[in-house]
Amino acid sequence: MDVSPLQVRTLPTAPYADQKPGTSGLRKKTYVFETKQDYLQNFIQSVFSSIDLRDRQGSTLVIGGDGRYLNKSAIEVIVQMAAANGIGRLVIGQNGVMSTPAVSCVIRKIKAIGGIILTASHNPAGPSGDFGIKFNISNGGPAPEAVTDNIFQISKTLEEYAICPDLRVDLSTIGKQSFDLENKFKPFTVEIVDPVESYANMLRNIFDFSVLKEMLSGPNHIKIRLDAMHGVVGPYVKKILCEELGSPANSAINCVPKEDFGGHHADPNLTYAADLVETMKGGEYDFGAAFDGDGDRNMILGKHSFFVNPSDSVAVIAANIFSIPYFQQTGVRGLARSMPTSGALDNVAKATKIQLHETPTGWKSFGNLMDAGKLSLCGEESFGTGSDHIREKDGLWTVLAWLSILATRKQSVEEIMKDHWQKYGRNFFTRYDYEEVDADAAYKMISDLEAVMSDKSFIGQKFSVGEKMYQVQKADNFEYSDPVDGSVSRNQGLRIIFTDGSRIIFRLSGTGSAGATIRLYIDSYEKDPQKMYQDTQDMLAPLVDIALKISQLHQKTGCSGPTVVM
Ligand code: VG1
Ligand code: CO
Repeated sequence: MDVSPLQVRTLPTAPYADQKPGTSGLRKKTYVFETKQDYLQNFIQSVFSSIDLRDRQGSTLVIGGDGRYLNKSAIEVIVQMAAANGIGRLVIGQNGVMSTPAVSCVIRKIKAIGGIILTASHNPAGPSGDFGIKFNISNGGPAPEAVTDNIFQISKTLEEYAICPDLRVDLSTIGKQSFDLENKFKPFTVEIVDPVESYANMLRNIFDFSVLKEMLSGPNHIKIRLDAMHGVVGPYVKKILCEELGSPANSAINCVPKEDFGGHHADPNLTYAADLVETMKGGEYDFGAAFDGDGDRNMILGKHSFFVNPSDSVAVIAANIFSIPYFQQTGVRGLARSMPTSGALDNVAKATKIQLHETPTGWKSFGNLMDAGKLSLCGEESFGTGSDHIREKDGLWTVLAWLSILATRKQSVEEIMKDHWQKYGRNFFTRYDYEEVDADAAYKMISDLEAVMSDKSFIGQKFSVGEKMYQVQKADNFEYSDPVDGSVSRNQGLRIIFTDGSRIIFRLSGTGSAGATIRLYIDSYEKDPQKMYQDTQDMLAPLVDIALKISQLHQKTGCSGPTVVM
């Protein structure tokens, strides 16, 4: 790494009431919260205050972001606050940019106490878009509920925050900067690092780069198309796929991170990655993928835009897991999916006799299982796949996992997917999102539905649509007991399970930014080879009808239909 000379910056001293006279260095001040404008300061102070002062001292924190509007200026404030709050050292991606999976990787590698990521993930960016902050803990994963609850409690009573307002950090130059602080014996250091380096190095140890290079740039190379959607993944795609694995420059598009993601919605699905879907339809490319703003989500496409459902994606990786050298070393300790994710992974777990865990939505529970050595590979229906190489889902890792499978099997994406269905059966899956619903109406609809479902007479009820008949076998509000720390998470989603294993699930989103978002998930298993290639929406239409009928969703919320169907 190119390390520039150590810069020591000392500012003149001014005595402060709360500081001993005679010390020199950057001043720490405390400010009283005045308006809602101090959202960032409140959030960050609450995070710091939640960490015991003794743990903060001398500790290292990693900082990244997806490059969206306010990313950089927010980091400048965070640096000033970290110094005033006793953090010893910050490791920051150059220009304040580092993807969520890369932050997870770096936290683990340098044994940091945690990390802060400036991102609102897959939500729109820009002056009128969303802004967000993720806080990860020392295992590299999202903070668990006990930690976030504590931060939230602190935020409600916090009256002031500490900051070194005169500290000026240079986010653009790779290397170490050191700052003398008043009343501190040790300087506060900031290390600006190449955001790709450690992450790329990790991938080199997981995959066989020579095999991938041969497939992407050898004599019989395949053609790929990767859309970074002007989010954070661009530099990673360029460095790893193009420079290192030899994929031609035109195989990577929208690779310059932009403050507004180029006006697009960096959410990798068939709706928002429509440009990629259109291009892939032509048949020029064999493999395509898109990523979200912070690089943890992915969408996989085959030739002619053959769509790989994310629930299937993790199942295919599980079924072909030894195409990835990393797992040849570690073995497979367990598989996991979030509750609403289709049962495709369960079929592989059953066939291979590997333990399967069903967890609440989000990546937190996966992290605990991984730390305890109970989980190697996991995924969510929301375009997230990952493994225990880090503690976040990982978009680019998933692409390399798929490319490794293509290289081993020497088949197309579509052939691999169809073979998989023939062998394990197919879980048809869809998700309906109702966004920006009136929050009160949404909560009421969910609680009314829960009341209907808890009536004893609901179990055994039969619902028919056309020739299809479904009988309720089980109905509950999903609850998860963490086998590692014993914590219990309640209210994780209403699920109605029918006698044939089909499932209807309702839950409220935790990441929407306006009103409430209701998610309806439908999962139905089919093993009849004749029906395997039918259209998903046709196959699931009867269950959608039943879901809407039981919940009265449209009547109760005033919605006439979903805003997004996946
Ligand atoms: C959504 C997804 C969930 C995912 C979460 C974070 O949450 O459904 O599966 O883990 O976003 O994704 P919700 O509560 O809105 O359904 V990301 O890319 O912000 O880390
Ligand atoms: Co994301």
